[in-house]
Amino acid sequence: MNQEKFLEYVQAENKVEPKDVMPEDYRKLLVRQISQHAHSEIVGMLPEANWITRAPSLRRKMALLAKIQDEAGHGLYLYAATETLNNGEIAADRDSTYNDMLSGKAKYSSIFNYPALSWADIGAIGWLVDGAAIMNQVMLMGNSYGPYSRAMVRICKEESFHQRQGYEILMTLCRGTKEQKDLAQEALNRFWWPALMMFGPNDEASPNSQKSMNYRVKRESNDALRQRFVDVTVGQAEFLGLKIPDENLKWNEETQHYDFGELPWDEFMEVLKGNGPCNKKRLETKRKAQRDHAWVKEAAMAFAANEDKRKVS
Ligand code: FAQ
Repeated sequence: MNQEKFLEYVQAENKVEPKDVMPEDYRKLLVRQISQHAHSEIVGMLPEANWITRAPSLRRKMALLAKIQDEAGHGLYLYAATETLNNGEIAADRDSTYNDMLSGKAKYSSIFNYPALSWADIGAIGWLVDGAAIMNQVMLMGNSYGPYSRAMVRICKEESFHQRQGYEILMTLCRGTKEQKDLAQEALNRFWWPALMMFGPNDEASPNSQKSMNYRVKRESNDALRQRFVDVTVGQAEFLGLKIPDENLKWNEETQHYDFGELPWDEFMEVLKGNGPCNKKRLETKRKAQRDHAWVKEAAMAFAANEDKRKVS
């Protein structure tokens, strides 16, 4: 594989497809990122699922159920996109990548290691977590790997509904009683910094960014996307009448962007090491689900084997 030619090819905005020849480090980078993205969607269902039975109305319950089902679908598209990269040398089949997540070897987004403590947190997850996810994923629609970029187009459409349902929950709370508005403010206080951490470490501390940008997987840097998210979100918080919990947040006339405070990077590193508020609980929930539901998979495989036998005979 001629590395230079490949770089020229992707940098000229051409798409790479599963059967194309590609450098091994490009394949590895994609397997790492797409599978981790899939794990995030699947683990990301847990904080919200905790509120399905406690949604305040039937309408809210239906919207939340639909959102969580969408996330399962996103996880499945993304595992399917990852599997197209399986070549025998780099394991990208679903069992391998999923087991890497269950064993703690592969990451999923730090944000899903925080609990959803109140109904307002469900609003904050939609507004801020889906909002941050979209900011990152709109860029990923233009990534160089065909199956990933096509999956992103559909996922982004659904994420924008998720973002709006979250914002609408908070709008309702903010127009309600003082207690309801306080709940919304507390949710913003809890989720603001963890949402900013979703974009990853600062550019100078991001080991994968350069290669990823060269290969046109990432199209913009962690800091550039984080800045855009802050710029867009400040006005939305003002509209709700909520205060972003950052004393250093200030409009900068010169840069035409908001300046904001330093993120709590120690906390980010602890969450990545498995020491966040819910890391252990999240992994244990997924491990238990795999143990408890193994029989479903075994039954489906036994049925498929029987069907094959029947067709042959
Ligand atoms: N959490 O060198 P970089 C969603 C890791 S989907 C955990 O900057 P990179 C939908 C990173 O993996 C949210 N780990 O890495 C939804 C790397 O470790 P590794 C997920 C993080 O890849 C909403 C190391 O740190 N979205 O929310 C985080 O160039 C609501 C060094 O970092 C995606 O996955 C983090 N926040 O940039 C679902 C989008 N940040 O792998 C349910 C696709 C960094 O070398 C409810 N991914 N790390 O061991 C990406 O765009 C990139 O992978 C980044 C990180 C931007 C996340």
